[in-house]
Amino acid sequence: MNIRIAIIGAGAMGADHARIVTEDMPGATLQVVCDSDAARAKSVADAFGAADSASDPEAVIARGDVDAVIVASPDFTHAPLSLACIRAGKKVLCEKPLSQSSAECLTVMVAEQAAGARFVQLGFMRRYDPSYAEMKQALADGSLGRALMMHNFHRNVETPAADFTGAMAITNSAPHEFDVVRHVLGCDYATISAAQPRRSDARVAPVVMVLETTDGQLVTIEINNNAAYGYDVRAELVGERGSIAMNPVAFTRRDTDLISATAYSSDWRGRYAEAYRRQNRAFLQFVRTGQFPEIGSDCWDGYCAAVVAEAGVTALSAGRKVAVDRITKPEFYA
Ligand code: ISE
Repeated sequence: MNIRIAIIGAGAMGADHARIVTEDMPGATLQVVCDSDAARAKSVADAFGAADSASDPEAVIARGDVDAVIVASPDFTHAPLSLACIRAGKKVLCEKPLSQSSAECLTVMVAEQAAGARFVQLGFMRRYDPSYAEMKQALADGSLGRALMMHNFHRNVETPAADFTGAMAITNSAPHEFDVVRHVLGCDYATISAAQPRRSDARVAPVVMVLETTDGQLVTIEINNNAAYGYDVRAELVGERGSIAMNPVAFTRRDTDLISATAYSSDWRGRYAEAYRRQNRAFLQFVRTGQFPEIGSDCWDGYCAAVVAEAGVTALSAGRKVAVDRITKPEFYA
């Protein structure tokens, strides 16, 4: 049976999900594209052959011809629309973050547990990127010894959206690292420190964070939303007996005029095309079988990202190390 998918949000991410549904998800049909801007919804729907376009997300979620939902609308809508999907009994792939508020993440967790089944897969797609998978495997096979540190750089050409605020380097961009480092190391965070170069006068200045994990490791994360030169994400996992580092990802290298050069993607859609493809296919299986994807991220992961982001914002403004406090993990999410 074909799975009829609605996409809510027709911006850059929603349009890319529409492309993935039509090009890379055999057995899925792009049924509806929804956006508060009806013209933008229709433009994306027409571009990717959706059966319909709409502008009321709650009505779309309730439609009888929609089997599953992908939420790619602005951050503040993620939790309310995930709750609407749970109420409608429909699986949802919700773009990260689940919410920038840990309290709001808890409301979605409570609703999902009350519903008695998993409905929400969160869009921390880095888990599906082959480089992090190889890092996790290197830890598992023992070749590195125990993990001591993990260093991360996450650089955009420029802030991804006009409404991006300084704190969103921590609450919107950094959740990718907060989540994938937890996934690779199999731990959580105990404390976080954060600082910015005072010299930067960018609207969203770079931020450097140092986190201590619950297993005594150190994690460093640099977020630079205005790196200018390219979309550049790096990571290196350092163990007691060795390290494993992410290579630059490019299919070709050009050697001309005494220069050897590879190109950067302009944003995440190129660099992580394979990760999104794998994530979205895992979501389709989730919809079909009800079995939550083995490496998928869930509401608990969304909550964990939100609590460390909130602590990071506090650490940045207070100029001191801040403890990362979490509730006890519900058995439901074990
Ligand atoms: C942005 O916040 C995202 O969520 C994208 O997935 C990420 O790749 C980008 O670098 C972030 O700024």
